Amino acid sequence: SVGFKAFHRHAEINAYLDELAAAYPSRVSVQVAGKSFENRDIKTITITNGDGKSGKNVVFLDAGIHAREWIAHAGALYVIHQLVENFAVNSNLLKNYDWIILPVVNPDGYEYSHTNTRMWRKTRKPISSACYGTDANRNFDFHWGEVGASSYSCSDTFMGETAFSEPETQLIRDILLSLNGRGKFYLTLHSYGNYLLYPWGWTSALPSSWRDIDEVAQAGASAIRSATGTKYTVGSSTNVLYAAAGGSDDYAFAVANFPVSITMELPAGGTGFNPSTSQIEGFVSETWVGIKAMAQKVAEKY
Ligand code: 0X9
Ligand code: ZN
Repeated sequence: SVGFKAFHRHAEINAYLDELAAAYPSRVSVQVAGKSFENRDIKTITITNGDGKSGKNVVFLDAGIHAREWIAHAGALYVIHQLVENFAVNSNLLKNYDWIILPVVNPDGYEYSHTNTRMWRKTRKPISSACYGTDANRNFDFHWGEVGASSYSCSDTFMGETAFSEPETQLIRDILLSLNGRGKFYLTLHSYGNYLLYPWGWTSALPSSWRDIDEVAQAGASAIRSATGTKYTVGSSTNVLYAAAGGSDDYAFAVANFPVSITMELPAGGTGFNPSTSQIEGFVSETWVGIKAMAQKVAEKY
């Protein structure tokens, strides 16, 4: 098993997924969704209630689009732990929905943030001799590069040479599109700042269905507020944070037709991207309270 008293490396996380698939074969399967630029296996775990019904709606959750946001990866692991190892308590969440979780979107960057540069954000594919990496959350092909993204390869928000230039973003795209409308809730974990953000990220206008997404996000924020007192800000990315096009959330919503698409920015704990290890468990269990409430609301509505 995996604990929540340390940040785990990519290899440990992949081993944990395989361990769960071996221990719970009727409810859990692990897929190698693809390879990172540096050839690491990027795995997804599919979690069901084992009733054998296919074609259910899907919650798709990813984490670690940005390398340095370590609490996000931990948050995804906690969700996996709850749905699989605490199934008896959480089985209602798997009644009409399957969950597909991709806990480390950007393993090359994640490992680099452990071994070299703690504040690394991007992927690791070299662009020029001096500069490496693309901001995966500027690389999706929806209003790509229009705002809040840089065409300078050394920038931390480099949009990539083309949309979907990175194997890591191609792989998310392929999964989202393959769900063919079964995907109802796209949730992507980032840090930090305590935000529940929804489309649009590329314009201050709101999508016509914004009230539906807002209702889901508000359910998450109030559940967390009641549980721990922690406050989350809810709103559209552009209106409550900043405009930035090419994000995975806008793509999931607009192109892959997820009716609910949310970016969750976990807490900082006063230490930004680097919470102390003693803060991990509190943060991720609180995050889970919000995710449960949002998933329940989605299941009521869709
Ligand atoms: O800038 C980002 O990619 C996200 N914030 S972070 O500090 N984790 O880097 C916010 C993304 C919100 N969504 C869009 N702008 N589409
Ligand atoms: Zn981020």
